[in-house]
Amino acid sequence: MSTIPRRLVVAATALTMLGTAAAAQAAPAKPRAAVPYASVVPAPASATQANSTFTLAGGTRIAASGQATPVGNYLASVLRPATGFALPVDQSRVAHAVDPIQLLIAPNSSLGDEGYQLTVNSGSVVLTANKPAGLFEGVQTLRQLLPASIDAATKQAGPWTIQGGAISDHPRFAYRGAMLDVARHFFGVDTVKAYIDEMARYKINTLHLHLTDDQGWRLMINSWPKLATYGGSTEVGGGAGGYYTQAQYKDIVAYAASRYITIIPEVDMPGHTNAALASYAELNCNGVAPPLYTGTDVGFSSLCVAKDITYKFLDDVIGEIAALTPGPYIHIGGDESQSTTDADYKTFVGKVQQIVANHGKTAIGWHDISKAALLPSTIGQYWDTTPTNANVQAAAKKGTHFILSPANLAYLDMKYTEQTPLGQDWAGLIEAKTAYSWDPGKYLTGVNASQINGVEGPLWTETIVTLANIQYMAFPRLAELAELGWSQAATHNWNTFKTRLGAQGPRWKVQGVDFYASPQVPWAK
Ligand code: TNX
Repeated sequence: MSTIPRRLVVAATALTMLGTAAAAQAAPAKPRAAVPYASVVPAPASATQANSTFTLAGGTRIAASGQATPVGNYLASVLRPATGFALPVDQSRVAHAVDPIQLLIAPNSSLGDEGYQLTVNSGSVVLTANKPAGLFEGVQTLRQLLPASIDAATKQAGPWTIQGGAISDHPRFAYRGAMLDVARHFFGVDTVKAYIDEMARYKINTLHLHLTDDQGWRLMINSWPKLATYGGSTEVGGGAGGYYTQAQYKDIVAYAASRYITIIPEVDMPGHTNAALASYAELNCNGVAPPLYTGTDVGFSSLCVAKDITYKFLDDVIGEIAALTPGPYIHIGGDESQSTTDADYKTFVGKVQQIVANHGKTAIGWHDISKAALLPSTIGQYWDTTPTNANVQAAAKKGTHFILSPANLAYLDMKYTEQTPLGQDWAGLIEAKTAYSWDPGKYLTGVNASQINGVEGPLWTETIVTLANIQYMAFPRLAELAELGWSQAATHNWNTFKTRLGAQGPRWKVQGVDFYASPQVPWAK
């Protein structure tokens, strides 16, 4: 919990065009009010607005040396298109004191790995953090303090004014994730990168890729190549499917890392494995490969728990994926294994956790795995629709940690209303208000808040085909979940939140993000 008192002081300050050179030179643009600190999503732990303003100018330099340099370069790259300014990144100085924008790494134990402090006055914007990840999260706040037109791809009219003040911020939960199912429908590298850029704006720090399922295997495994070339050759509805080469997967991992996002690869097993079983007959208990599958049923496939080759296969697959993945986790799925007996399931989960550990990684599994004996480090991901589950409570008593994705609150593939053209409704309808109306720290019966690592919004893609489809289901709900994951519980208040959320609408429009304009939200014009 926060030790920083929440002081959100919102002064109703009109824009004062303070006498910076840029403001003086700017064409007589009609004055617009600077963005209030109270409109930032997720809400900062503490924000105090002052009466001054800072205005970006053509020659504004960004000081960012050493570890801060990549974040400085990133900041410049996101501000250049709309401003048309050069925004040179100054890596040369130690003190940086003369540069108007300063990104500084400085020890401050209250900020943790991702916290930051932002101080804006008429002459400077100073961002400090313990770690580059904190600077990156601070940059996302800074972007939201500029007018929505800052996100345009081409040069726009200024002035680029930021309200003065001070923000001190850090996350409530360390794990704030999104999941994309690239198995039911395949999405290319560019689509994944676009989604990464959108989630980074809301301080999401994990992207879980659901790489395998009955309908497709989406990553080349050199030791078992038919998984991708044959098992990846179709998708729901019978389209061409596809897979990532190992170079493409590495490219996604590196791109995510440049946004301080960790990739978590999932190989779903022992169920949800038809694509693998179709690719290699020897993985089937009866030695016969089933046909590829392009429907949307679940629960009909299982790896053969009794065969030795199953574990040789998993050791090869997990070994290759572990070598490609710098993050600490590999997700082993484990959901809906209705074609695996209970005894086999427990045996299987025991063995696969050990294989993951042998390759130096920590296993995450859907909470179904909590009926098996878990290694102390294994993490469960809760997806059920009620908060009480005996196996989960028993595992929690032994120390298991959980990530929360209750399907009726956090699933991004659930329809908003009965009229939503995409998605499913088996877990319920999730309108904007519903998505915000729960507290992850108090949700799971019998599990301490200290055992909740955070939240994740899964987007299953049986009905999702394009980037626009992804965006429409993710926004606004992923931004809402991001706030539940980042912001202190004391900030949770739908009535104030919905106005802040409404302020994101014009930003998504400028970014070309197709979002659901929920009638529950007062969208800013
Ligand atoms: C359940 S919840 C699944 C997925 C489906 C999803 C559709 C869970 C861990 N598994 O296989 O895609 O429902 O909403």
